[in-house]
Amino acid sequence: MQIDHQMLHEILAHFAIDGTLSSFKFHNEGHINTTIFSTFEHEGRLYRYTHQRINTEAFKDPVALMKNVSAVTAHIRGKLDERDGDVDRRVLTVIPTREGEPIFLDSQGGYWRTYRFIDQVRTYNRIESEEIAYLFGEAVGTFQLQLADFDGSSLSHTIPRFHDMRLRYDQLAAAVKTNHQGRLAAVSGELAFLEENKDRGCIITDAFSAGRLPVRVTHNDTKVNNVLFREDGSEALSMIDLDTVMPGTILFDTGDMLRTGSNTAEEDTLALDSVDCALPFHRALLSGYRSKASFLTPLEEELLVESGRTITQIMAVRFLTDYLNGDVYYHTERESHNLDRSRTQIALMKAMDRQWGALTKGA
Ligand code: ADP
Ligand code: GN1
Ligand code: MG
Repeated sequence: MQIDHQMLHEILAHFAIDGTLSSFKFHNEGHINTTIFSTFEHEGRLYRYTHQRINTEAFKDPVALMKNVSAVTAHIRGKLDERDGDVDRRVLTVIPTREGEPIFLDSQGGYWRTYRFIDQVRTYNRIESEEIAYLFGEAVGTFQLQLADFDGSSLSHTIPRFHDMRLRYDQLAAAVKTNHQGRLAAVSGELAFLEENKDRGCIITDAFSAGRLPVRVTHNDTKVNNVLFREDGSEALSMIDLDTVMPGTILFDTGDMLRTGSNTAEEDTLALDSVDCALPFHRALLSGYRSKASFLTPLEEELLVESGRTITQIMAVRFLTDYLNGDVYYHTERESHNLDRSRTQIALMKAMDRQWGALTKGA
């Protein structure tokens, strides 16, 4: 759907924002929501906001989702110390509608939310140094710590069984069976690899289902571009993209941290030879994480390195499923985009396997 200035102006008029919309631009980094940055002018000053149309294919109940986000951001805000400064940059601020709701439903069925834009920050699609890897690890640990005393039973499951490997394999099997895009023939190598790895990939899902891992409030989408860093890279300020904050195991957060923080290439690279798991980054991620996550049980500890491989595998399965389904879930920019992403994940799993001894030694 095309969104023009007039339309956006009408939608944004429903939010409690002073002044007039002077400019906006689309930001195409995430795979799920439509994100727009705006500038409003009010009494001679400029104010920036982030607006998102929530993807209702992914999130079936956006109202419940925003209830989660409002509660989680309020809780985190309560944990921040004014003396550290930058409170408004260390947690997302929901700008409500003029009626005081955290979400607005437009006349075409689109669900919108607005956050204060966090200024002078940057994101990374790939880690560039051990220092940044350490800060990323700290950010994931800090986030979990901030929510350690949050009552998870009050949260809606915005995507049920989100990281359930068995469900993801069932969805892949269904896509293989339907093959309605006729893409199956091109992916036999990927399917064979994923089939061989199925049992191992289910270790964490099965341990969690069996109650052997504690239920904690977790982020569930800790990929590196969901962390806002100071522009100069000196600190990770906040974890954003809170749509999937739900009760779960912390291992899926550490997993996505290791997947996206240790890969020497971007998630959708075509140069599979450039995909590697950087041992120094992997170590720095885990040390940064452990410096904050003081609460791990022995089994959580034991599965930390495995979690990176597991989440990489889940993503390989999910991207391949979407490729076979005709790219209905993730935003894509080219025909093979989901296949390329899946291949990168498989290459990363293989890279981890080549170095498994080193990754686990002293980890
Ligand atoms: P998606 O679910 O599509 O990934 P995100 O919530 O992660 O959407 O937002 C996409 C990108 O927009 C982020 O990676 C980040 O670069 C930027 N972004 C989102 N919210 C803010 C904010 N409040 N301030 C600054 N940048 C933001
Ligand atoms: C999606 O929303 P975004 O782009 O941060 C996806 C994650 C995947 C990620 C892969 C709700 O994250 O689960 O890990 O793409 N989010 C959802 O890049 O499905
Ligand atoms: Mg995101």
